[in-house]
Amino acid sequence: MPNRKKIGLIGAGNIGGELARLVASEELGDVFLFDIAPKESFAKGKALDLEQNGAVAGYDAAIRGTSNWSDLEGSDVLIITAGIPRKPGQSRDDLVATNLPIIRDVAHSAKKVCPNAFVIVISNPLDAMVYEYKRVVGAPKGLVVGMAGVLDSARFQLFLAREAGVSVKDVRAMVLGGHGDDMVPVLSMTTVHGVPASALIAKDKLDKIVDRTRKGGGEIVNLMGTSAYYAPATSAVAMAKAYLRDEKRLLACAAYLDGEYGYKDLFMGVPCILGGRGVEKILEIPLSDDEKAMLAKSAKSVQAVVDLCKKG
Ligand code: A3D
Repeated sequence: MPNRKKIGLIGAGNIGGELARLVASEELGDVFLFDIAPKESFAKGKALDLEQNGAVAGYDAAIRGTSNWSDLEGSDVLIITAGIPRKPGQSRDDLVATNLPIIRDVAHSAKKVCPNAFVIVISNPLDAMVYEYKRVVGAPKGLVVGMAGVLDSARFQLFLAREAGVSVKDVRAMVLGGHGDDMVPVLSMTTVHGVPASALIAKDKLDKIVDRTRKGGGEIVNLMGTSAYYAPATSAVAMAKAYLRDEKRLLACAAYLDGEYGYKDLFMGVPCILGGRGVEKILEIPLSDDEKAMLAKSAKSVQAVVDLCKKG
């Protein structure tokens, strides 16, 4: 395969491993699975296991574990999961003290070796970490996004499908705003193959689904003792694929807002067209007054964490 793309996965933990498996199995490019020096041999072991997996599963991609940033030189895409995940009882914002220095460290290194990569941040608290990454690297706004909306929308779609008794494949829904407990599931645009969800599901049930979606990450943390990783990895790979294959997908991503929806200098989940130029467009869809109010509340929460990071 000539001109293979180079995909750097920063963090070789639970999401990093699943990302490597998906990127390799879709043959999106060769993979560098990076972790800190004490975990280099773990990263190398995981990479080797996944490379051997390809011999059975029928994919062929080089997968290398490393703790050396020079291996990431010229990466086309970086997906960043460096940092700690939540434990039961913790909020995403509780992770700031640990994850802020980590994202800064990652951003300083990435700036040196692959300043032009398309970057997808997953580390929490998501909207503040992606803001900090862009601030340090100074990358063009279209080349840095946060993954949250695709995952939150997937959770929302699943709960709606199960309640309505329809296939999850037919549910279209989008969750906007910050990746926190006041995220905004956009009911006014939620349909089952064009049929408004409100025509199929009673209001009290819809309210419960919205609430469960907002706490969807915490539900899994309480069950597993750590964060979800299969659906987060699949969500980020959908975004990476949209970029690498210039798919022009309409996906909810944490994108840099420069006046859109009335917000400036903030990352938050909004509908984006993702293609070969990264975030090619932010769509300003009509929202109900309630949804606008929820978005304002969510933006305020995101801004509070960003302000905390600016002081740190
Ligand atoms: P985990 O399995 O602990 O892996 C994280 C890895 O990051 C570990 O192997 C660490 O050694 C590594 N790491 C720490 N510091 C650095 C550094 N400076 N450079 C490179 N690697 C480093 O966690 P995980 O994979 O389950 O989760 C990773 C992050 O994603 C956490 O912050 C989670 O909260 C977050 N997360 C976000 C979502 C969203 O939807 C946004 C969903 C799930 C998890």
